[in-house]
Amino acid sequence: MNNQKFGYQDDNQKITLDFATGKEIILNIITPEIIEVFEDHGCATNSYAIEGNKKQPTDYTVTDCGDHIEVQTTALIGKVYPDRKIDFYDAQNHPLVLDYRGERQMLPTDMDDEHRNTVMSEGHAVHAKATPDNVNFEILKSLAKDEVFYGLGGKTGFLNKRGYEYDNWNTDVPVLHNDSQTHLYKSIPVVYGMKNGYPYGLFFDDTYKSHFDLGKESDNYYFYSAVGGNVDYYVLGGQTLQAVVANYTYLTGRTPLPQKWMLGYQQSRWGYSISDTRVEDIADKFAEYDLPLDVIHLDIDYMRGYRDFTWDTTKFTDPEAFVQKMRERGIRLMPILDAGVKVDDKYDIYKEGMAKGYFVTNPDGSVYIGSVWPGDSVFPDFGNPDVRAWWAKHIKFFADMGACGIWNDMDEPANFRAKGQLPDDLVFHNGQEKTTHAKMHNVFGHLQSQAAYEGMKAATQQRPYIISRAAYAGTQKYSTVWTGDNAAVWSHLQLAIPQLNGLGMSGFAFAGTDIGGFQEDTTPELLTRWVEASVLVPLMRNHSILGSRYQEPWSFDQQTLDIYRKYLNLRYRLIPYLYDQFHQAETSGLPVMRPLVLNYPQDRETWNLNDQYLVGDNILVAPIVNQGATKRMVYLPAGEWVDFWNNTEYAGQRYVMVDAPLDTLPLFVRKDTIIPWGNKVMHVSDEPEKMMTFKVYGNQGTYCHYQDNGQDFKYQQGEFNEYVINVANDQIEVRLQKHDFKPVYQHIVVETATKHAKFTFDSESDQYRQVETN
Ligand code: MIG
Repeated sequence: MNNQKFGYQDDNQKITLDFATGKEIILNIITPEIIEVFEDHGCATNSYAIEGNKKQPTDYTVTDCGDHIEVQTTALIGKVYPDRKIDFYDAQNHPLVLDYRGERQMLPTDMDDEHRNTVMSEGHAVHAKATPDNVNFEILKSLAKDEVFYGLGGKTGFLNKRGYEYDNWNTDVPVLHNDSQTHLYKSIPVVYGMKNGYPYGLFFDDTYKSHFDLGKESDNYYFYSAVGGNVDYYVLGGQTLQAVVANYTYLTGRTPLPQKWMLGYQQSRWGYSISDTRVEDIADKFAEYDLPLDVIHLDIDYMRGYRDFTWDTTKFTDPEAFVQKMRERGIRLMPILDAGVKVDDKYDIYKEGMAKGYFVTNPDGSVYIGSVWPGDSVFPDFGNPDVRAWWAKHIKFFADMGACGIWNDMDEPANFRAKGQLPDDLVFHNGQEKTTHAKMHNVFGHLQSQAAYEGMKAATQQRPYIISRAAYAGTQKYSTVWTGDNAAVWSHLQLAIPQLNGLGMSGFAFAGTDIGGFQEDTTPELLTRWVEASVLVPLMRNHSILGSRYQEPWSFDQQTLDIYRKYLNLRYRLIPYLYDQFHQAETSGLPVMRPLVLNYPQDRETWNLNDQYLVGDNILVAPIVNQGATKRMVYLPAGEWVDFWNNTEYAGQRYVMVDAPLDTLPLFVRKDTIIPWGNKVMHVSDEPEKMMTFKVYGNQGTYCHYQDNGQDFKYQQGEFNEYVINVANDQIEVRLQKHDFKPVYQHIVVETATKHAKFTFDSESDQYRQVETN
């Protein structure tokens, strides 16, 4: 080694590298497939994404190879050079993440300050460029010719993020979400790549504003930069893309199993909650039109003057009794809760928060006053654990009322002053320390969701239902998300699929879009195609803005209503399948709804497939996302596939052209798959189902079905059942493999193409007996 100072210390999976110039770099071996790269920039090191110690005892070696130091586990090799460059390879020495040996070449521009002002004065957006001068650090990695990128949470654009740039800064974006918007409501700084076909992930755990350029500026490198924080990123390895995603969710946490009814259909509109009679009218219409429904959402109008934790009794005579009455009809109510607290000396939440110093302050110590729905508003300092505990305690108000969950909005946080943001220098807490808004901004919604989750859990002992608009990496542990204020335009139905697939790859197994579009006036055709496209989207909610054309299922003609009903019924039939998928997701760490590339990364046809998704491994959905289309091309990956509607069989690894008249969603089941088929119901019941059907697509198959009480945490103590359905050589077998949740199905029916076999539970043998076949 020609540089004396280049060396390392090895301390129990923490390898500290010293260089002749610059700071030390630390490689932390978390598991054989996860290595953290850390360079101290004097900032706090606590993580909001990763909770608890994820380090596993791991075998590794550190070798001084002369010109570089090599750190090796069974899955990853890191090579560190005296010039501070680091390269990561998989165990077979395939390059995964290599530092770029060159300088950035900024895109040329013909814009000087004078022209900038001219262009802006006409109203054109002029994006500030990420330059080395306005960030704290940049990390450049080399880019291979065919490298593709996925993940990043719910950004705009297409599935493969190569060639685009993105920012991580949670923002309320009330205008049309286009490919040109570099950031929306969430910041999930994880990116997955495939270099020459070999998968990896990079998770940058930094809450400050950061930037990704994924091959827009250059074909030779991609880069990440941030305006603050430490250099702190995780290299995620794994044999397959699925293994890499599972490693990411191992680190940041997995989407917990929801209550079963959360998978039911949900209806919302800004405006329903102006009165109990209006809400009841919606419930009546669902009953009248024979449409299943589980939840009605209450937007901001139920509150008293937009004050959090209040319920206006001039609009809802007796809110608690009303919630109860709706509950008896099988419908739950989900109130919204905003981040900003109204400034009002007569309002207990404000008074209490002020007395305890719980709101965010200006640098001079005075409480910062912004403006949101209630007018002058203050913002809880959620970085302070005492503030979260206080918020969680007040959540009990909704729990006691019987509300089914909390819908967090405006938690970027949004502000009507200061260009929609809070000023960067506002004082927040990061635990016990003081810090700034610049650091805490991207975790504001995360921490508000965590507080809501903990409050609901403490008050109800059930699996909390929290929905949030803003999120950071790891928020999936506490909250479901929706993609914010989309619009009733076809491009947003198109966007929904890559956006939800991106969220799924980024840990958020439970997510959805506003069906029909939130802003603007929907059309019957758009609404129809949107509900079809959402039939297996985990969060299925129709939501719209005040003043837009009504978009309830009955708002148009008979045909629209009938098709809508058809897909709601299909949804309820498939809830047991979805619930099984969620159960699996909690252990596998893989999403329920997923892009084809996650299952078929070797198949290049899947790399840029924007308009199809898989649900688990065996159902493929190929919605119509273009106005007027009644046919479409569908890519079926390797294997054989069965058309859900007519049992036509197709060989995969090819495109097929399928008919899709307005009432038909192209839907395929992998051949030789068994799918649970729930009963026809109007709401998900709290009572255990007494009977279940299983449908066999193809000639054989085996399936493991999960059952628990659908509500609380007892399943974590093993209180659940597992049924194994096995069909082979014309033999049909039903086996209760695990029986630790008391109620079981009294009857089970297995339907094959030719047979209909009925089984009955025999309590003596604790097994099923086949009673008839026809
Ligand atoms: O746009 O509370 O994204 O779902 O209906 C204003 C009113 C604030 C934004 C949410 C939207 C909600 C609306 N809110």
